[in-house]
Amino acid sequence: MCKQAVSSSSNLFTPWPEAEANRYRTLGLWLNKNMFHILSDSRVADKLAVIDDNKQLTYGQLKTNSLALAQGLYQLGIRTGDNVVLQFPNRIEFVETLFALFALGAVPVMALPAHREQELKHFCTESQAVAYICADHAGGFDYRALARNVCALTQLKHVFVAGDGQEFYSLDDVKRAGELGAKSKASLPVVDNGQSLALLQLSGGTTNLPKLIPRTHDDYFYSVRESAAVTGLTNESVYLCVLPAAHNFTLSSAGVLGALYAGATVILSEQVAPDRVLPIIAKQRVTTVALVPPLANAWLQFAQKNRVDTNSLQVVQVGGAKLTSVLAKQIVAIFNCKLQQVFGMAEGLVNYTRLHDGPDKTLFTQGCPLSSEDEIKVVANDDTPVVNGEVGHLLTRGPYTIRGYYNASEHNATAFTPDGFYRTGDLVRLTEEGYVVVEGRAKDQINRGGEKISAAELEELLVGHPGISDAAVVAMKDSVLGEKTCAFVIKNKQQAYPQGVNAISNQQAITLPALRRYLREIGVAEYKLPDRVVCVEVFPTTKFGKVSKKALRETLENIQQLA
Ligand code: J2J
Repeated sequence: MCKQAVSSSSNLFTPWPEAEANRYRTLGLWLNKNMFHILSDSRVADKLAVIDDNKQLTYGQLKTNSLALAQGLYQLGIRTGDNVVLQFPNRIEFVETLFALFALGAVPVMALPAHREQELKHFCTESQAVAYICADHAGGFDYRALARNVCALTQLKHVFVAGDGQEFYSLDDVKRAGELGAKSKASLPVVDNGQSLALLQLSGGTTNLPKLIPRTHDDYFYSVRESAAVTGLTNESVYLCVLPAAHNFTLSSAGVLGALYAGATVILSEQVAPDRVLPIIAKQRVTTVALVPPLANAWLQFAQKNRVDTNSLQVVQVGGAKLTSVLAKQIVAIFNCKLQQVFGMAEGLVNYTRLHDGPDKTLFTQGCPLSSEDEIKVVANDDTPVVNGEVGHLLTRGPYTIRGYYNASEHNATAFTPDGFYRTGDLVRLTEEGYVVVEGRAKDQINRGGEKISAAELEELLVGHPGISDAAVVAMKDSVLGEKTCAFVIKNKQQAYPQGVNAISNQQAITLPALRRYLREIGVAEYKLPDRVVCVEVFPTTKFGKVSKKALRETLENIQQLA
């Protein structure tokens, strides 16, 4: 029996209720098609599909390579329903492998390049992944060393490496073996099973360990097709991907997949700095790009001081974190393009301002839902609807919003309402025209310039340090990133521990550099490291005896004002 069938029966994945699923099919939203069709449906074979810092592929080549890779992976034992952790910088191999896995019906777990041992170990264990596929090295980091550690700690059976594989399989060899195999045997059929999992996205998380988000071919493909239309992508567009391609925003809103669906050319850049990227815009005549607010700001600063040709830009999407109206106005003025605000989540719902919207919407709102079938509710703490226009918790359900996290039935009981609405944790209000304005957050998370950090996850990691007995993590305001991370810690006075490089002796203060070094060494992604540490004797508590994060945030503001 294939794993997919096991999944639903063993509660790994919560399907949509049958009546809803049938409706989405009848309405033509769900097509029962594998996402591999993005490459095979009426594409011009010799049109350029992807360009990275070193090479380029036409649609025809991308399709051929992906199928050869699928065949090679199949020969080595990767099967439909197998979970495979994928971790790549923005390189062509990412796209080839993604489509190879789609073709096989295997399920990529979308790790980000910044993830390290802690995260990888969790993704592999949680998904019971059979394989890990990565680049040899990127950005000065050797992913094979990471693979070695993860293999030692998990049930992984295979590692495939793009580039120099060392003791691991090289993806090039797998592809070559696949090409030969396809010649001697019939090539693999791409199976359409829309309800099966296409990929596992990662949640920003509010829990100790990030949850996996099961997205099906039906639901993800729908959101990609619809997003491509709302973003105005056509076969004349050139889409630049500078944020990590695996992130839901740059993958699907409309992202790399939306651009390929539209027959556009995708430019994958490993660089994000404006002096490196803005010349690419001029050279490749980029029409569309997706940014987070701090990156948009950095590009603007650069463009104001240097002569750069950004004439080709038609649409700049900004999402992932709240965009101020000041920055929004500057983007439109300086890049002389349309601004599209995108408020989305890897769990599903994506809101867009539309390209024809006036400044009242594009500058001051985060858009309205992608689909007319998206249901959104703004509710008070007791789940009753707020008065129109008031701020409340955003709940949503619809044709591409999950009904449950992967293998998380306990968490699902609180993360979703009994009637299937996802509790986004965002505090929003609706304008009279039904556009969403993000006003804050109820979830215990830090949004560090679009990168999400679960407070509970970081607290758990901090408490793992022998010098710390308790930790509470809060967001602090930052003029560039919007938010940064502050860790309040209580020193461990009782426990003696060995004096290693990073051990903090009982006499020493717990310093930020020492703590960051410790977290790096245990393999935590760089963006999760705290930006500030404050040692306290006790934490303030609420009247229910819980740590009062509100009081901690106020303490922090007082410290910042005094500084
Ligand atoms: C304020 N907060 C925002 C925005 C996301 C498209 C775009 C973004 C994501 C994403 C995505 C925001 N203003 N414009 O998946 O497909 C915060 C909210 C939200 C959380 C989701 C996509 N856009 N946010 O950022 O899963 O708090 O997805 O619930 O990483 O980011 O984070 P994530």
